[in-house]
Amino acid sequence: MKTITEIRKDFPILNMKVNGKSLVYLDNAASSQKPVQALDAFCRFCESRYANVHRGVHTLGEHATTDYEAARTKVAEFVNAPSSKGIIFTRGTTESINLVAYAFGRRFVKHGQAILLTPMEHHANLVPWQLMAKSVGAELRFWPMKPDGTLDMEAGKKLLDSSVALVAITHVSNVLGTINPVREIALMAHQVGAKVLVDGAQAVPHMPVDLTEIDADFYAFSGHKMLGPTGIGVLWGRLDVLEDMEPFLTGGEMIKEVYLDHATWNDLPYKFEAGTPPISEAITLSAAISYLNDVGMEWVYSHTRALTSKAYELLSQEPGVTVYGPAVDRGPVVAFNVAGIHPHDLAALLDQEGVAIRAGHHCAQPLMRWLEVQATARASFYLYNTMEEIDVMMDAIRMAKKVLRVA
Ligand code: C6P
Repeated sequence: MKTITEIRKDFPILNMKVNGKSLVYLDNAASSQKPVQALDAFCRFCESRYANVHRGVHTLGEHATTDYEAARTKVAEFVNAPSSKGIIFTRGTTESINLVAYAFGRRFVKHGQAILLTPMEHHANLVPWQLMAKSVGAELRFWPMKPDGTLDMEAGKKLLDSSVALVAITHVSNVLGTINPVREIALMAHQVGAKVLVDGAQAVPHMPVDLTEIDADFYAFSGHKMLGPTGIGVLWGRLDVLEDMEPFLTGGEMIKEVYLDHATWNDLPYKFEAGTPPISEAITLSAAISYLNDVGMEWVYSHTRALTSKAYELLSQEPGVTVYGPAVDRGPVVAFNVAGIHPHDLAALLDQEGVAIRAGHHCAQPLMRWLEVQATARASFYLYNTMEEIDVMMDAIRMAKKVLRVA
């Protein structure tokens, strides 16, 4: 088991100085940093095994195909997917959800049916459904939330009837940190015949996720938030549901036979991987997953939980600070506001102290309206963050209050 000091050594960027101060990187929900093990895997693959996949019969083509398919198996095992054939590589969570909205939604959601969402969804799990609902004449419904930012399960149950075709819900909110009971929701949705999509962008990087246990129909996540590169994401889908869907993007790779006037589709998962896939990205993601496996997802979860609890507690006690989301059982993000300081000004002042946080609407504008704010600041944690870094952030917040003469 690595110590936190050893873990930090694996992330060279953490040694950087920003504005003359040691970097304190607390913007992990936006994108995580990468360990040397993942960067080395990328270089090794590009230097000695690189070629396109599933095409050439030459040696490098075979090596690349073997590595790419091994990455798929690695991803499937990491989230305990029932079958690696249901693992589709995409460019990210956003593309994964768009794939489902087009290829499933436009075909199977009918006029007059409903899509059940929550007000805490990231725009990536809202805007695709708005367009899809408009195109087929479906209704959007929203699962009510309690004042603490958790779902009101009783109120939601009343909206979940046989007219609901799909429930699309985030596993962990990127603003509130709320962890939604997705297994329970999938069970309830299936009882009324609805399909379920879970946005796992903020869950898979931070906690052990078991897709077999959750038993949704679709589950989406991104590589860059879990120590992997940008440009790769995952959509897992149930095989029978994916089989019934038409392709999303079309072109090379996703076909079986092409005639001048029509074409037939490749087997799963290739039916949904048109064109050259993100090959080196998949191999780098696989190395990132090996890193997470070595550290252990249980450890990652408990470490970031401890950091989050400390940040939540200190921020809640700080005069003038409002913290959003549930006090306990939350994911590793803490959104907050300091009275009298715009979050963008706060983020800029913290940056002067080397502390990187995010400020803005976090691609969740409806949630900002629900919270009755324009924007928030947000600190988000990962396996390489330390308790001391939270103290540095708190000192920087106090400094910002002093500079702006806020009590
Ligand atoms: N949230 C954040 O700072 P992409 O961009 O496709 O990798 O992920 C989109 C996405 C979808 N769902 C949730 C819950 C997310 O948090 C995100 C990305 C980043 O909170 C960027 S806005």
